[in-house]
Amino acid sequence: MFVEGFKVESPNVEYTENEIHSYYNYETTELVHEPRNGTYQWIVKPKTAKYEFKTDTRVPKLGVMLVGWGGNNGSTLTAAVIANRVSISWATKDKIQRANYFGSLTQASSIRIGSYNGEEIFAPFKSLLPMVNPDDILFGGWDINDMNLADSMARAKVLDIDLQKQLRPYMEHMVPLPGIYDPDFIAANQDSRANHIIKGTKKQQVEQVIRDIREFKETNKVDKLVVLWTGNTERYSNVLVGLNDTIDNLLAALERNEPEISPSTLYALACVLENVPFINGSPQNTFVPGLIDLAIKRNSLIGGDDFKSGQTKMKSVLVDFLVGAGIKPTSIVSYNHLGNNDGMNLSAPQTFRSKEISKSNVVDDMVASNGILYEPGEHPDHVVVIKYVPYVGDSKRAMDEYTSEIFMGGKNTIVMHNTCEDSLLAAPIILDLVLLAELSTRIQLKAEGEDKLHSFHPVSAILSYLTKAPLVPPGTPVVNALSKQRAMLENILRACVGLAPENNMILEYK
Ligand code: NAI
Ligand code: DG6
Repeated sequence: MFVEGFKVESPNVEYTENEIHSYYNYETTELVHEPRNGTYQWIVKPKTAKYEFKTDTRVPKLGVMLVGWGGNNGSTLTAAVIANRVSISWATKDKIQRANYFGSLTQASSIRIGSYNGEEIFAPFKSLLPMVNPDDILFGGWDINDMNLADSMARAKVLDIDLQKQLRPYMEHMVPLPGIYDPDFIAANQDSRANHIIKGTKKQQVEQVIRDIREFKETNKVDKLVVLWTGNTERYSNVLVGLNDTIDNLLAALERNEPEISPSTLYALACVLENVPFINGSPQNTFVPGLIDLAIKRNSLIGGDDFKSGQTKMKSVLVDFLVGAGIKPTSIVSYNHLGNNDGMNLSAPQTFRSKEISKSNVVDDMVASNGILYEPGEHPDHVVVIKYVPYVGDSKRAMDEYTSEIFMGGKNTIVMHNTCEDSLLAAPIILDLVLLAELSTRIQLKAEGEDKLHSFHPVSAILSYLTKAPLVPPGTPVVNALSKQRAMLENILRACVGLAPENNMILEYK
């Protein structure tokens, strides 16, 4: 059964006018590796840590500025939110279609809250804590191309034409702000698109982005802002001692107008200096060490990298299933071809390399979790191929072959073929990223022994479910397995309202 909402009544949860306080027992373990009976042994000690969570329940008026607003993702997301806001329906060859938020974890998925009279009861994921309604988001942003959003939507060729016609009047007046362009960081084939550029030195460009942010906030009277990069994939920037390895070196490099500071790093720097959350939806190393340190120092949220939308999402489910079932994947080969501007940009070796890196590291944690299947250091062969095929446009074709060793020397090969509009996968993920980033800034926590409540670590690991290469605080394990990422996020939000983690034990019926 599905219910629209619920309220937790517990002696450990207090609701005030603007806050939810939850006092929470975190059941965990402490590991010790020590000598026992003449040998070293791992000892696992169950441990209960007491936590306190405080959530500000006041939902702000949220602004979202997209870097690459006029791209396929940016225009598709903007169009979809407007379509939902004004309840547009349109004719397809199959039926009358209504706007929806399918594909969004926060808007279209559910959680189990318990069972009642022998039936499992589910509620919307978004009913866990008060979240911004995506219909209310105000969009803006930058693009190195000056096309208005209605024309960008047409250029993207993603949405049905009847829908586009209805949306056009809402989007014609939306024009991105000029963007920071550096041809050294994206493919040369993007040159003809770059007609809308912030001029000046890198420092002046950062200053302009800061002015843009302030003006957007002021004009739109938003309480909070999140900035998200959905611009072209850049090449990796070199991480060098004296250039970007520390805060001081990065800021000094900015003063010197060092060519090796990428545009994405400049936007991110502007956001960190303004204490505006910044999320990177592409694979490049925007977050160089000096920038990460600055974000930590200023307690300014950063998250990334690279939306986990299709092929990689399947991979982080399938390999988790195989390894979890005691089956040994030995070769994973992923091809895809697409014909949108992203595909064209990725046809250059340097930008492809960024994508290859983020797509390739996604099974590491699952492989490392099973020492019965894999020797230390052993890894499946893993190859990633991307080709640009203009005819298919945004409709990406992804083909994967997984070969595994099974029982008694047998081999098992699974082949998958997926066809889907890339931007229709990415747009709801962008929505979740900004909604969850905003929500996470309203949550504070405190472990027993800490003297005061504090926000989550500014390197936002709770966004991991949505990214291919999760950015985590230094020294934190990286989790790629999709079910674990979802459980982490859901269970943290449950903790905020005093609910135990979903353990699926259903002991009541055993
Ligand atoms: P797109 O090429 O249609 O859009 C990118 C936009 O960014 C373009 O309009 C371009 O003019 C603009 N741009 C480039 N550099 C800029 C800069 N420095 N400042 C401001 N604007 C800039 O690409 P699409 O399909 O929207 O994808 C965007 C990014 O998202 C790509 O990096 C892609 O790899 C990444 N991504 C997409 C996924 C998907 O499923 N669609 C999944 C994972 C990542
Ligand atoms: C070609 O791979 C284009 C890319 O931008 C992908 O569409 C994007 O990285 C999505 O990747 P995945 O593996 O999550 O489907």
